[in-house]
Amino acid sequence: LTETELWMQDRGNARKALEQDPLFGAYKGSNVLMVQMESMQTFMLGKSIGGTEITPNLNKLMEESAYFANFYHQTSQGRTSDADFAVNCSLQPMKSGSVFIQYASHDFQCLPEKLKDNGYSASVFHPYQGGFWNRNVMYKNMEYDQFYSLKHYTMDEPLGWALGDKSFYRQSMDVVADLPQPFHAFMISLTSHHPYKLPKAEKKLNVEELDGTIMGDYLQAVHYADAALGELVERLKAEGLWEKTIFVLYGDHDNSIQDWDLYQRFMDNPSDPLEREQVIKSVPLLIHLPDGAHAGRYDAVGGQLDVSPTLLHLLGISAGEPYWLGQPLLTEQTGADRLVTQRNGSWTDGKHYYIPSADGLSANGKCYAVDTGELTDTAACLPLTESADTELMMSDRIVIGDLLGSFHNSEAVEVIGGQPSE
Ligand code: GP9
Repeated sequence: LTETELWMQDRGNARKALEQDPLFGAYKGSNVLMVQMESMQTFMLGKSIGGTEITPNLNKLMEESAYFANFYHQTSQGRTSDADFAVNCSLQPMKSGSVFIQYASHDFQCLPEKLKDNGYSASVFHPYQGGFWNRNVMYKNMEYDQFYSLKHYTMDEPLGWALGDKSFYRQSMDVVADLPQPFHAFMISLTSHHPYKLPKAEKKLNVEELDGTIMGDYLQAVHYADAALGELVERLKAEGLWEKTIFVLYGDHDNSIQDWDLYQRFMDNPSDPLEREQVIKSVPLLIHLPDGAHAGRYDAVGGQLDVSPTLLHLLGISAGEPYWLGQPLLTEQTGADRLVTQRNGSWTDGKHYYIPSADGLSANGKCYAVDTGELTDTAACLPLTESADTELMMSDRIVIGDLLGSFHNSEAVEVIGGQPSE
């Protein structure tokens, strides 16, 4: 076995060890409906502006679901496509560019393929041109049965970049209601996309002094996206699917707003570097189970790479093979210590948060204690900095070197330092 395969096997073995957990297979055979919400961050959840809740539907759903309060996106330059790849294929995105564009022909074993191997239908829905982020090609590789792109929708609610989320969910649900069960349906929302411009009639919040700013526009777009989400949940209930479906919702990435004065409305001290990093990287993850069990706040750290392992765990499908990096988040039995690695080399284990320096030298990075926000001894953080760097290197070897298909082939080619070598 190659060094990479052995390292990946350890990850697989950690998942396999959790197959004794009571939650492994507790929701076997359930449908899966997963929503990736555009630019949906954590910082404004539960908050009000001008006397109105910004995300009333998400807030309600957070109470009824397993809500992961310390969940991070792991995207890089590939933005929405990176979130999709990290969540569905449980590997790290590229440092620059997008796996969807650069490596769409490589072998990955992503969530739709794993679910189809276990009797599921698998469909993906996104109301934009199918070629954007090379989705037409990548989704075939990911083995979806069908990709519903802009051309499949009636443009009856033009909003933002294309079709408004309300119509998008409504038309997508017309398809989902007729899908063979169990189904895996993946919906990627769009209306809350930068630059967040909505017509006056759709701006329902009084954003007070943020009116006319990009932050005010962002909150209006989030409020609309939240209302659309509420309609989606109601429709699932009306179709009798809510009690048969694991409903997963997560934010894809940050909103690209880095004017910290605009955040002051929501946070006491946005000048603190750790808090800024956490604001940019924190996105929500909610998992609503068919029987509504296991609702509540979960504080253990997690990242997008952990979503698919979590789903297979609940469905009782083994993810012991060495093709993924993530670990199940929703377990009764305690798993391996968690480390969320960001593409830029920053990491957190829940206790510490490491932010690399511009020169990339580990000794020059800054390591913070999460509970106090104080700087800690960088040297004490070095072992985990090395673990994070190893994870990024192993993932790059697999993605760039197209190693997954060859793991059981003795002539496997490894990529060392980003370059293929025999
Ligand atoms: C459009 C949308 C773009 O299809 O996914 O998202 P982005 O990566 O620009 O956030």
